[in-house]
Amino acid sequence: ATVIRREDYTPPAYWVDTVELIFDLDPAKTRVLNRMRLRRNPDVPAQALRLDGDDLNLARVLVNGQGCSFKMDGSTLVLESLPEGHEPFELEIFTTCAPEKNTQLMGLYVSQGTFFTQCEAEGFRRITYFLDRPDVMASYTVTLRADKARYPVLLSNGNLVESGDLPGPGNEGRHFAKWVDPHKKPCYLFALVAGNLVAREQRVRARSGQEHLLQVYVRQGDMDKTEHAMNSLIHSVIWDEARFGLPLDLERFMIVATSDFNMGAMENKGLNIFNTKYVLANSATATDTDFANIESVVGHEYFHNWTGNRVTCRDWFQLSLKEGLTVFRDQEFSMDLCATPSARAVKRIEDVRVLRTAQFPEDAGPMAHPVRPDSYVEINNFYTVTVYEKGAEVVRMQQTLVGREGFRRGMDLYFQRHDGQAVTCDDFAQAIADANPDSDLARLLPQFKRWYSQAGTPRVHASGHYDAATQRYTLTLSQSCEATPGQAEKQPFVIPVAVGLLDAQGQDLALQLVGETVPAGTTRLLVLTEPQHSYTFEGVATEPVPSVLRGFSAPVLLDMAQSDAHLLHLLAHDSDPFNRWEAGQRLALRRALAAIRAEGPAPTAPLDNAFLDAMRSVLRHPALDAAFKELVLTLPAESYIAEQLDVVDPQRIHAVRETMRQQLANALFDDWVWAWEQHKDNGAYRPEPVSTGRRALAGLALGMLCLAARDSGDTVWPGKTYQRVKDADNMTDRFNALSALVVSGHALARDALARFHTLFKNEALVLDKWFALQAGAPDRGGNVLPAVRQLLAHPDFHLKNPNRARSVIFSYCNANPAAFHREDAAGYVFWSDRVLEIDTFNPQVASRLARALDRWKKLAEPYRSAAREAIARVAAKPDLSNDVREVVTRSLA
Ligand code: DPP
Ligand code: ZN
Repeated sequence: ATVIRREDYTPPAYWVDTVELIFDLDPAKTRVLNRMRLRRNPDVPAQALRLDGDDLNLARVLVNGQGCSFKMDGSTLVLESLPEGHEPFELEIFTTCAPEKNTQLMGLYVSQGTFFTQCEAEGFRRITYFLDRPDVMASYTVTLRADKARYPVLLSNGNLVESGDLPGPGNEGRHFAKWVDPHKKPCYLFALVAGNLVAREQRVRARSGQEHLLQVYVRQGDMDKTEHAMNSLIHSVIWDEARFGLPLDLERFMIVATSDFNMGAMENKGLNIFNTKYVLANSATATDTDFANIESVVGHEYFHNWTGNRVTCRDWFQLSLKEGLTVFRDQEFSMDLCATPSARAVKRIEDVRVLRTAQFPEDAGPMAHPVRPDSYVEINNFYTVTVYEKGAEVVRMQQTLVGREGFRRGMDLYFQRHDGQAVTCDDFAQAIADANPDSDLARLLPQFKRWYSQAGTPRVHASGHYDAATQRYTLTLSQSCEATPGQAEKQPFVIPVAVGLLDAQGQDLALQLVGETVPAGTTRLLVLTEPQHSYTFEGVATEPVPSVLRGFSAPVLLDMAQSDAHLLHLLAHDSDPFNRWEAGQRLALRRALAAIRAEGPAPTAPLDNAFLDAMRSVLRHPALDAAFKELVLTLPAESYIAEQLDVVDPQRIHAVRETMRQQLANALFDDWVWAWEQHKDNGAYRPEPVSTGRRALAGLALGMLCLAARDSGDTVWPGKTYQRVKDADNMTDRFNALSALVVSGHALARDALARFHTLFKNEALVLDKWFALQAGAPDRGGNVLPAVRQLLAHPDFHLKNPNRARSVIFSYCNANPAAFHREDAAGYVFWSDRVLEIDTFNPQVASRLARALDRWKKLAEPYRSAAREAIARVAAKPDLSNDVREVVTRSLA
């Protein structure tokens, strides 16, 4: 496999100005006529035209209407004798492909009788020969022809200009539709859909007065699950105009749902294609989390219309240019839809939790790469939490450094400069800085851009010193960053650290740095650029409690020796909700790590009264929101705990965390009863933050009550929980109750699962949850793996459907560490079998699964050696896909 390097980028040798595609759609053999106008790029030396292709049958090549010679270099079509000079010429290519045999779900494929496409990153070459790279932007005209009865709906990008029945013999029962996209686009944004679908429609009027048609296409029978996606789309249109002045630039904007999709969704111009998981929802089938995810994914794909489509990436190394920025935008969108600061903070905490539990491990493991990678073998492997979530943090830091208005100015300049272009991450940061010439970002830009070029999570060490005599408090910050593959030494980053100081009553102090004449605010942004720097505040009357990295102002690991007393003070009082939550997490983490590291068997009571009392105070607090309480009362995840350790024993981590949960359940029993009673009734279901938070807290309480019941032998609470599974009026409450029984391992779980299956056997997305819950259940004496094997044999299990495969296999291998890491290595053998099996038909899904053992080097024995062996077993297969090959090679390096 070839390594592709960023430094080797060269502009394309040819430009494609227009593309006319004519499809005769047939599942077994689809015929594709591709007529392009090309011209040589005058800026590069004359050379042959090399067109990418993959899995195509080539029938004919014409240049300006004449047959012409060509050759194949592997799967690349090479044309050497093209017209000289820089005049445009016409190239016509006729190919066929077999959509029904396309199990990779890249290119043109069939899902439940409907045609779909997925072209990002390099799927267009599976539809026709092309310059399949994002910096080649063309105007598209697309004609779809198909059987009218089977494929009544024919969609592509842009505007429908013509449609009707096809005339002539041989065309009986066939019809066509012709679409013209008014915007130039790279081919990865091409899309078509053909099938028997229905649409929810809504007309909206933009500020300019222009009318737009919004459509959400689904299968018949799913219409009652489209309201939320449509509402989310309408909110997205309004928000992007209001916050960034970015209007919808199309007459028609379509979303289409498919149940077979490798990713979440795809921002094809004017024709977004979505995994059903991120479209379909009603209160009976979807949880609050589903509703929230739909809102952010609908927003995300819509926002790509500007950040991604109008301005796209020069090459795939720049992926975070669109993804980091668009994740940032969807995060801001969801926050702006929140009515209260507390709800905003909850969203921020949830986003940081994803970053720390998924991206930090990636950045410390064999697949660590910069936000803008330097090389790849398979670009599909770089749609990562680093490119997306860390990329979003890098954009967020730019906003933090220039302020919210300054960031808006920067975005305006970015579009003024680059609308219609394919650009780089450098271009983006430059625009934000240039629009804010007096900012720290402008002053520090070259150093700031190390966030794009250096991998690894920086570690910030903070220590405070109070001098009573001078009434000064000095905070010393230092930074370091561990080596990552290919990057032994790191240069210092620009790290914005938001800091506050609390007095003994828990009030924020007004902060005045030495040299300033008056205090300025209670949260100060310290911008650390050196390896170490000290900041001295004056006029500090008594020793303060520092609150460092408020709002998680930078994606770093913060080391700070904080006493329990300080952390308890922050948990009780910090005005910054993020750090208030973080104080509770640190208290819990400290106790977990002590118990894990203790000699001998794991302690039976890792939690002390001070901690339990603090948790009780939060739970019973009269002013805090339920959503925030639920976050505080949830212990750090096993994967997050594992990252704090040099040597990881997954069984020990699990045992300790389970003991802590049990203790929390027992010690706060009366409080959980109170929490349940207070939060269980919420009136008619609405997916908004307040009742969502209340359902989450009620669900946590119920889980705790079932755990406590397991210890005490009580049957009342499991009975009530079972009742809730039966009569809850929404999926959130129903599923929380089902989880409570399954997680506590109660005997009623079996019955509840069976009942749940019967109720929802025709709801694919609900069945995914049913599978995932069982594959992710706490392990009791090694019972999960046999259960997983049974689930694979279940008549409703379909390995080729990515959602279903993920619901069982990923829930087990990636999200259930104690069940997966078995002393007998059976979990790893299962994993390697599945990676190899899935790789034969869907390399992208296989490659994600292959990453379940990313952190094997940290494992204690016997896990470490067994994991290595399992990876080596995968690597030993000679005909692996590039996708899986790249992951296992890096893992073993
Ligand atoms: N570009 C898609 C997204 O992240 C993924 N292919 O929205
Ligand atoms: Zn995206």
